[in-house]
Parts: sequence; structure tokens; C-alpha cells
Amino acid sequence: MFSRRGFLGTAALASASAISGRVQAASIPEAPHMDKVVMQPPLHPISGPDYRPVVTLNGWSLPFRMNGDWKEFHLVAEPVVREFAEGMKVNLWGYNGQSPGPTIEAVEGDKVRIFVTNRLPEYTTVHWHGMIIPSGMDGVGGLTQPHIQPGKTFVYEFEMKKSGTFMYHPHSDEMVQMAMGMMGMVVVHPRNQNFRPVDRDFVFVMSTYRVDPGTYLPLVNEMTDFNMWTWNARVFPGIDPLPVRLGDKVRVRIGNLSMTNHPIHLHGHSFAVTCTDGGWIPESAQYPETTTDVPVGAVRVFDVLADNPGDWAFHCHKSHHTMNAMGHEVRNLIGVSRKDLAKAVGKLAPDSMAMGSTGMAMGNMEMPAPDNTLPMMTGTGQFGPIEMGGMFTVMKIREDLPRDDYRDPGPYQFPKGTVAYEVTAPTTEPARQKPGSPPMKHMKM
Ligand SMILES: [Cu+2]
Repeated sequence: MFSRRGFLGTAALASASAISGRVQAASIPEAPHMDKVVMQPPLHPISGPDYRPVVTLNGWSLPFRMNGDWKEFHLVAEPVVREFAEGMKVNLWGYNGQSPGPTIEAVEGDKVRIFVTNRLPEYTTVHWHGMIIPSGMDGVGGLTQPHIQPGKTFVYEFEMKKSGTFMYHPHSDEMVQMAMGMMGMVVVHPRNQNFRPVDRDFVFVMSTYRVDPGTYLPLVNEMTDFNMWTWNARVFPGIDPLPVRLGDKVRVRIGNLSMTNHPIHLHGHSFAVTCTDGGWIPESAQYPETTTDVPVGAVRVFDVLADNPGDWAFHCHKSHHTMNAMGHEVRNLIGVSRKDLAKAVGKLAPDSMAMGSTGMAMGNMEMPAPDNTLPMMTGTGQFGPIEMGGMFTVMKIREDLPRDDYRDPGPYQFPKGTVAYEVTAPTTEPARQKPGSPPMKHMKM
């Protein structure tokens, strides 16, 4: 859990007189730190208007303190170690102990003061993507402010003018810093609690990395050939499931700070995109979908009524994005005789295994892997291998989940007779044309 020190005195601080303008270094709030990679319980507001807090997949929301009528947060930009899934850790840059950084939650109309301390070896800034704020708070190094040098702390002050879902990331050596994992989400709740309320609210940001097997650092110059497609810098089977109570209204907020689009697909339901980083979409402009494309540098939020119990795959629909550590310069060997191939390859590389002549399904096959990487297709469900990786997880809809319980409820207990099954009855020969007969002769068109 995060450190509560510095946040217990909130009541006393809240009654202090409002501070306006420049703040002194002495009043910088403590920076909470997180070292867990599992979703932390929602952070209910300790003062001000109530709201239903979001939960961040494999992440957390940044605690704040009140100082007069200002909400004060403290982000620390720093090197972090992120576990992508069990068996693979990567040296990234992030905030407050993690990459991505914590979700910043506030309420429409809030005045926020966000301290940013730079513990990176180079300068940085924070840009507030999608937020309507004064130009001098926009965080574009050189253009709207001096870069924040290593060891220095800057403060951003603005009003949360509108509710919605936004992102934060550096605008300072941007290519390197974003490729190293510096990003996070901002959720601004509507001041009116009756505006499109939901029962469960999830948020995550998508980013991609190329981390060659046996290495621990992303190649920051990579432009297209990534091998780690992540949600909150986690890959399947390391991504938290989305536990949902049957009948819940569910909101899923998705940011994309990778360099390609991701068509995000939910099984078993249809949903409507209700919000982007530009704002709420009027109901008259919403339409049903089961996949929604999240463009680069954008946010898509969908609302769905979880009225269909079960284990529902939730994933990017680009099939290469639901794979881990995959080499892309591989020939298609479907149809090639495995025996001949094994003989030929064995001469060149005695430890290698010829595979793929009937497809690439690996079942339970285990192969020795280099250090610090993940199998391309992995994960096991109650019926066998799932053979996924990357941007894949499961929405688990159950009848009896208590509110605010986000623990993994385990595999779905399928009601008897509702699972696809094998047929053992004899097959009848399908009607086929005889060779040589004129085409379509007996068919009525
Ligand atoms: Cu994708």
C-alpha cells in the first residue's frame, strides 16, 4: 500500500487558509510510492464532493491532500522497475515507483496543484493531454515553460474545467521518455453525481515496447517492430482481470500513448463509446459497437451493461498485439514436411525445434527460453491453453460480487449444458458434385 504519512493530517490542513499564487518549497506534500503491480482498491474521496472512484488495472490512484481549497498532488518522475508479467522485469522510467504513473483523480471545478519532482538523469516536463488549462501550464518544454532539470521541483496549478478522461506525459525528450514508459491517466469526475453514473469504473493506458529477449531495457529508437504490447505496462497473463457484478453498469476508460492504433474488443456484449479525451459524447451521437478503435494519442471510454454472466475475453483485435516476445522475420512453414525440415535445421542448429508445419498452436509444449522474456503465446484456462499474450485480459461477470470487491473471482462456473461440446455421432457424407459434372447444373439460382 502507499504511504499514508502526510495524508493523515488532511482535516487540519483543510481548515488552513487558502494559499494562492506561488507556494514555498517547504509546503511540498510527501510523494506516495507504490511497489505493488496489482490493482489497488478504489480511493474514495476524503473530502469535497463524493464520487465513485476509478480502479486502475495493475495500478493505483495518487492520494492527495487538501491545502485550503486546493487539491495537492505530488508526482515524482524517476527510474522504476516494472514487471510486465511473471518472469520479465524491465527498467523503465515512470512516476512514484511505477510505470505508468498513478491515476490522478479529481472533480470538475476542483483547483489542483500538482508538484512534479524530477529524479531522472535528464530534464522533463508534464503535459496534461486533453485538459483545458492556461497555456503556461501545458507542460511543453521550451514552448510554455523551462524544462524541469534533474533534482528540481515545479508546480502546475489549474482548475479542472471539465469532467472526463485525460492523460499525462512528458513534452521533453518526448520520444525517449514515452518509450521509457512515462505516462499516466487523469480522471475528472462530474460535479453532478447523477451525470451518467456507473457501478464500476476501470482505467488503463496502452503503451508498447521493444525489449529483446535477454535484455532489460526498451529500445527507445524502435518505431514499429515492438514485441511487448501492454496495458498499463503489463501483458497477458499479467494484466488484471476486470471483475464485474452481473447487472453492473461498467465504464472502461482507455488511453493510447503507443505509436499505433488498437481496436479494442469485448466479447458477449455491445457497448457505446460515451467519452473521448475531447469530452462526453451526446447520447444522440452514440451507437452500438463491440470493437472500438483507439487512435494514437487519444482516449476512448465505453459504457457497457454487464448483463451476460461469464468469462469474456477483452483484448486488442490486432492478433499480433495479443502475442508476447515475437520475432517477425519468420517464414510460414504450414504444409512443409516437419521431418525434412527438422533434418535440415538440425544440421545448422542442433538445439532448435522445427515447428509450425501445421500451424503454430503449441498446446502444452515447453521450450527453453532466454532470460527475461515471455512465451509468445501463454496462459492456461480451465479448459486448456489460452495461447495469448500482450493486450488480452478477461472481464469476469459474476452474480454475487460485493461492491468495491475487485479481487479475481477465479474461473467461471459454467451452468451445466452451456459449454460447446464434442460430437461423437457418425458423420454423414456431405452432398458434393461429382468430378466432371457441369457446374451448378442442379442448382436453382
Ligand atoms: Cu493493438
